[in-house]
Amino acid sequence: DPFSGDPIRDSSLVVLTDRPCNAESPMSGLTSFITSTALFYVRHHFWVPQIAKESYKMTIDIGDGSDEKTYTLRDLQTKFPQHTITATLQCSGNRRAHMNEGSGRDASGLKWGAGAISNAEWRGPLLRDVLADAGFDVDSPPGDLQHVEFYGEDTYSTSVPIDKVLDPRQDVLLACEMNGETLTGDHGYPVRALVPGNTAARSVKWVNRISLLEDESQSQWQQRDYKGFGPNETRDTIDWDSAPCIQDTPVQSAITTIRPDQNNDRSDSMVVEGYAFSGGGRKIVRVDVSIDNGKTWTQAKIEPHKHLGHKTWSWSLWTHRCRRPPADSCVIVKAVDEAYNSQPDSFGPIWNFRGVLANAWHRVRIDKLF
Ligand code: MTE
Ligand code: MO
Repeated sequence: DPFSGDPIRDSSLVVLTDRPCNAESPMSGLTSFITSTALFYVRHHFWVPQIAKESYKMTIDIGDGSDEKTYTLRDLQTKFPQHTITATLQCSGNRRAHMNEGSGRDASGLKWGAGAISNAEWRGPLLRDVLADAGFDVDSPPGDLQHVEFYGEDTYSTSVPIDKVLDPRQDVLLACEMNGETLTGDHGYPVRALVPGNTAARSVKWVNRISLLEDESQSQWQQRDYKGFGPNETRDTIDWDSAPCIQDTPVQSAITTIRPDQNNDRSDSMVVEGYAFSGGGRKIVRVDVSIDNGKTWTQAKIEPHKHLGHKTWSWSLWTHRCRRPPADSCVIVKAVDEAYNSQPDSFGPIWNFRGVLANAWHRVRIDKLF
């Protein structure tokens, strides 16, 4: 049984499937800026590989036919400057259940609610520095190598554009630590690629090989699973090559709690809380909330977090205090990022058969959460 080595997990994770483990972060993981490692969502395609620290080797192939270089965990942690960033990982399928519900059409894939997203502090060397050490000319790279492919011990693999990796301000790390500790098995021990601002599918766990390539990865996780198509397209009609794979991701927000306001004497006051996040390091500049089904709007208070890194790689949590509306009212949230991108109001026009990038306004009837 290959799953017998899987770790024991926190019982408050919201488990969608057990083998492989796919579990959402519970409310308590979504309401603090840093999600504790135990409550960070888990998304596996296979079992958790058992890797001994002593035998672990990271192989780097810089794609010019020269000898491959290998690094131990200790090499990665001691030979290079260590960088710390805060970064949110969001699964491409986050809120797929909302998309299914809102459009009345079932997309394929796990029925994630709003919990396939979490935020952590990550630490490790810049991948750029490791590539330079392996002999790659990071300042004037040869033009033919355009992609960096990551291979995980579990056979999962995918690639990202080389420009993302070579720009030191993009903060692409080989993360050896999460929230100040060695990575756990579920989150990639001993080393995971951390590609902040990109969909989480590119942050390969248990990474043991990195190759520079002319073309994108040929894996199914590059060529199939994480692509967005039009609402009319189906598995039977699709030309897979017609869409690029998801890297950068659009603006997203969700409501996580609606509760009585303990700090207010009025019995009819309430607090609405949630998260807002955008890809590409674009910060959240506004969060609009409505408590009357979208007739009127106000701005929620965005919490002043300490984001680490060259860009805003982490979500922003927001709070809105207000009078409690009638029980059948809908609370709605939508966010705006620094490029003034905003979310679509409904799921019908963005439905896609893979059920990815589900970022329409989040609507919750207050009696559902209160
Ligand atoms: N890396 C490996 N090696 N195997 C995987 O199954 N899943 C990817 C990505 N990296 C995956 C992987 C996907 S789809 C997501 S959403 C994130 O890891 C989830 O990261 P987490 O489990 O640390 O939350
Ligand atoms: Mo994912």
